[in-house]
Amino acid sequence: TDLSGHWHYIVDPLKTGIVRADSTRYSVFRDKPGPERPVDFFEYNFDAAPRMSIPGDWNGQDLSLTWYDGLVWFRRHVDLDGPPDGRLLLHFGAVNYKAHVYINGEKVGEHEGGFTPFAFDVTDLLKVGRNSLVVGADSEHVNQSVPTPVVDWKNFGGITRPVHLVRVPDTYIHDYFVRLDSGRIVADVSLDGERVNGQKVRVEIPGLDLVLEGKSDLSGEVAIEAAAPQELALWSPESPTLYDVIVKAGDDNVADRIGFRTLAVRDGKILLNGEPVFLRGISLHEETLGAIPSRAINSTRARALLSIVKNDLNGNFVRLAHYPHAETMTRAADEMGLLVWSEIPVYWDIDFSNQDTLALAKQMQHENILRDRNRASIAMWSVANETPQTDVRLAFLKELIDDARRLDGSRLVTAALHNVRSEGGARIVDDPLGQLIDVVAVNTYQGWYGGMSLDRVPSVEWQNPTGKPFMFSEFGAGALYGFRDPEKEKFSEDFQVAYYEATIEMAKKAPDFAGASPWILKDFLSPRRMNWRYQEYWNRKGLISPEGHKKAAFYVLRDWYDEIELQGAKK
Ligand code: GCB
Repeated sequence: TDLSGHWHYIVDPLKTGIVRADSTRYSVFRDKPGPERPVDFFEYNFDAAPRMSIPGDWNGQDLSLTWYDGLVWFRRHVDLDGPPDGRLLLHFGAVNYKAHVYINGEKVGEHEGGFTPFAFDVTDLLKVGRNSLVVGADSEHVNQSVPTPVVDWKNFGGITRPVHLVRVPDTYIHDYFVRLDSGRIVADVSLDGERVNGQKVRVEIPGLDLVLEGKSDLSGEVAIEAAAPQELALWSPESPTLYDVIVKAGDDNVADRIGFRTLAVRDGKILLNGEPVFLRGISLHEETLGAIPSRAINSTRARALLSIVKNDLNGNFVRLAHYPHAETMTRAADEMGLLVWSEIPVYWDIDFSNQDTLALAKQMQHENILRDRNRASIAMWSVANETPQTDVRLAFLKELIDDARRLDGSRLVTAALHNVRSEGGARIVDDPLGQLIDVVAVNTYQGWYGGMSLDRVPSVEWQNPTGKPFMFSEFGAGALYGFRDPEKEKFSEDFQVAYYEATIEMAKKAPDFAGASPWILKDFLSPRRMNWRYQEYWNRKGLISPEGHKKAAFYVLRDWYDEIELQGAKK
């Protein structure tokens, strides 16, 4: 059951409902219909409170909350017709940043992390008839959070992704991972619930006439495989073939659509299905088109953004920065044929020496990989963006890299680096993190940040001692759509054009250059971008304006991507 809709909300800037959770009068989550006793407060009355659309962020829906960073309580009713047959799971796509969940005044649980899914078994908490579901969403970050409060994007708060009540049998399919590995179709299935041991598990792929069968072990797990049939059509951006896959165990069955392909790196190249691929990409934030954008992406909004990349820009790759984007986005990438860089918000200077912060980052990565490892589009897991070159950070990221490989050996691992050494005019990427990852990706802004003039940029030489595939995970320059200037002042479209031309020249000479995801498709909101003439709280490095108008540099990048595609076709 999709619990989308209009939920009542109460803003709680002092977090009274948390710090006074023991007080009957202050505990807003108890959702009392109104003051029951003369001493009760009138304040916390959801029925009298306004409503907003869920999934959604509050920033764009209630203009008094445009820059609000704190706690908001949401309530909706959940009606049960009769006692459940099996288990009831309450599933959240994402709540930014912390979620406090209550049913009928009882605490169900908490979750930290603004971009990944989580679920609670609520079978024993829901009663037949009307139930109160209250969710406190707290968007505040601290220095130990992932990320910290200091980021270059707008911290949209709220229940930003769908909420579902999921009915499953007493023993149910908890997870499945179906993929192509060394010429075989391999499926790992895990069960949860009452009787996980000894269940017959079937994975059917009707389009390939393939059935895999096995029995779950004591811990409810089974690994089954078979040779990939000859007629298997591999997934690629040019031909994004997906197959219906049905997983069955006991009384449960789950249907998905899954593509099969291989990824590897060899001799400084990224290989897709054994062939070198150049990533013609662009970076994206999770923000909709429009003057008042939203964090809440649905399939129409995802397709609106991705079709600009796929069709207008002639791209085959998106970097979904700087955190896991909605599942509907990666599913759309699967269907439309775009390779994906998927990232967790280990961004800039998080608290690398803190074990709790490490545990949190691991949990986010785990939730992200388990959600999306069946998506053929995902090419790389990125563990971090622009982190300082210190030992404590390296140890932290090594744990994340090892985890990513353990959870999913079928993809590449990367990180966006920015520590670059200059030597005699050359830029040397010798951050030790480069040794631990599969693709060495660098964010570079020469000609925009720093003192280098644009005419020197094309001659900059890069050295990548790792010999691994090398790419620019970011480059970009700000431009206000419609500001044209023959003098090429910064923030003019003309400067952005010249910047792209210069950087592309530089990229063409870089060794083992395997792709780029310039910063960024669309202008995006950021509280750090307060220049009143050009920015007005927008980071203007987009190749399109907030409303989707293409800036002149869009076509410079498109022409490069056309050229690369044509060269590839000639080979
Ligand atoms: C970066 C960051 C990105 C910023 C961008 C900028 O290097 O990775 O999050 O938004 O630069 O615009 O400065």
